[in-house]
Amino acid sequence: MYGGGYIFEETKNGKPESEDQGKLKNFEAKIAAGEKIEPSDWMPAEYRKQLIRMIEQHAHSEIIGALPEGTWITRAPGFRRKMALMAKVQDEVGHAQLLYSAAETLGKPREDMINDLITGKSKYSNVFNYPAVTWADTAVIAWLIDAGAIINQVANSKGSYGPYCRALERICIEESFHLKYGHDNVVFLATGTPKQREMVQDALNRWWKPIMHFFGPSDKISVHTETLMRWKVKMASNDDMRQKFLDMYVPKIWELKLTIPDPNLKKNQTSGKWEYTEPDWEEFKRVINGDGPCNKERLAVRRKSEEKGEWVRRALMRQDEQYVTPLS
Ligand code: BYC
Repeated sequence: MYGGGYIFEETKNGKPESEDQGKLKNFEAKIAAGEKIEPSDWMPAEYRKQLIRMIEQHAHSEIIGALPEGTWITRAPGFRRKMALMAKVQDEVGHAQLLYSAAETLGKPREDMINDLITGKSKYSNVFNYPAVTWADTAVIAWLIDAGAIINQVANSKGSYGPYCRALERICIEESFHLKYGHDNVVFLATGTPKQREMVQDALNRWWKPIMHFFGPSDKISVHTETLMRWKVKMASNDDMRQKFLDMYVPKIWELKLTIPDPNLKKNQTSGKWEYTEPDWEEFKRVINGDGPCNKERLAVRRKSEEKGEWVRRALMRQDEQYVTPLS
């Protein structure tokens, strides 16, 4: 594979030049030895490009991911739940900041990343293009989507790029609180009145498909897994992560006597693997490419907040003295 497109690195004037095979060998030896690659280390251009793509998408997912639950802050049932949800949403935005910083170490300015998000050039997680219809949706998101995220992030925090791994470690600690908060909310509803049980079952029915998509396309059709796993950016394949999620969470869902909307879901006792209805990858592609139920709404919110926050950024950057004079 290295004989192909990966042996070139872009120089400052954008022209590719042959990468030093010795550097490539050292780089791969470091990764094989489990050492971290740091921003000032030499790295192949393709490694840099893949990391920027993945970390940037992850950062966008956190910041857009704050929106479906964020819309419930004003309607949360009770003051304690409202405070907890506000803290969670703030955490998610904080995760985006950590991840944008990690991606910046690879050379892409934050302004460019935000611009690529609001113009629809960059992707973010499929799940956040679906609406949180009731309070129970926020419970399912906080429990099961955070659970899926933790499975992915705990694995990848053992990966090769130092700044991403350190950001993931910190994020996972906070996500573990989110998961407990989400589980508490789901248990409360599932053991509550018939109406509350119905609400949480409906929410689970709505979210199951996006959650199955969340781990990415099946290994048969995944585009980047092979490269990313070879360079220890991804530490498990999409299907393996999905299997781990099913292993850990299907029993917990069934324990609450909730139904999973997939008649084919069962564990094959011989292979030890979960069998399930193959997710609709055409729908997945549509949603991640801009045609989901809430894509337009989500990006419109980000665009508006970008416009409204412009004066703050200008003031902080001290580019316009009229904003900073009173504080100086
Ligand atoms: N959604 O070759 P593949 C959170 C794209 S937020 C959208 O398998 P890869 C939270 C993929 O980008 C945490 N797009 O890709 C926040 C690629 O497209 P491009 C979110 C997806 O990278 C708030 C194409 O499909 N977690 O926890 O090897 C509230 C082919 O896929 C998705 C992360 O972002 C998707 N689900 O593997 C609550 C984790 N899946 O770029 C909770 C970081 C695939 O070629 N990301 N695509 O145009 C990853 O671990 C990996 O990127 C993935 C995909 C496993 C997601």
